[in-house]
Amino acid sequence: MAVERTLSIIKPDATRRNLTGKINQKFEDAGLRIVAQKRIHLSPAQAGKFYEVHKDRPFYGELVEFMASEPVVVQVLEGENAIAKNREVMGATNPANADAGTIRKEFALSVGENSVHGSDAAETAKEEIAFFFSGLELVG
Ligand code: YYY
Ligand code: MG
Repeated sequence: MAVERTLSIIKPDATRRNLTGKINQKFEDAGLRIVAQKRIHLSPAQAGKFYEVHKDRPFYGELVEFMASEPVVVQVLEGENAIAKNREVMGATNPANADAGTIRKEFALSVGENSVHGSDAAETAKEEIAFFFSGLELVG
């Protein structure tokens, strides 16, 4: 296993309910280190670009509207096997299918308002980190 970095987003349903600290605790308890973090409010155009891979899916419009509705916290998590480990800590996309103890099981409101985003592979992690952060902002 190698030390990896992955892009995480604490979504508007979670920032609105003041869950940033509780979610970060889950990452840190799993051995993931927060090496960059900032609170931003995405425009619809920025949210649409970030989720462009889903542009032909039926939920795309709602997803973009939701992600631009209120502030998010974007962050880079670092650790051994960080991409897969973060996906484990997040839980399944639909909270109804998420394992006990995962972020989505504990906090998500629905499949759409599911509290967190996490990169799904090495290549997307690299692209997603570069979408939000410059090299100077990554403080290992
Ligand atoms: O990577 P992950 O967030 O677990 O799921 P994706 O399949 O990449 O979908 C991205 C995002 O889209 C998901 O977190 C919520 C939303 N979404 C939805 O609203 N309805 C679906 N049936 C599938 C995904
Ligand atoms: Mg995804």
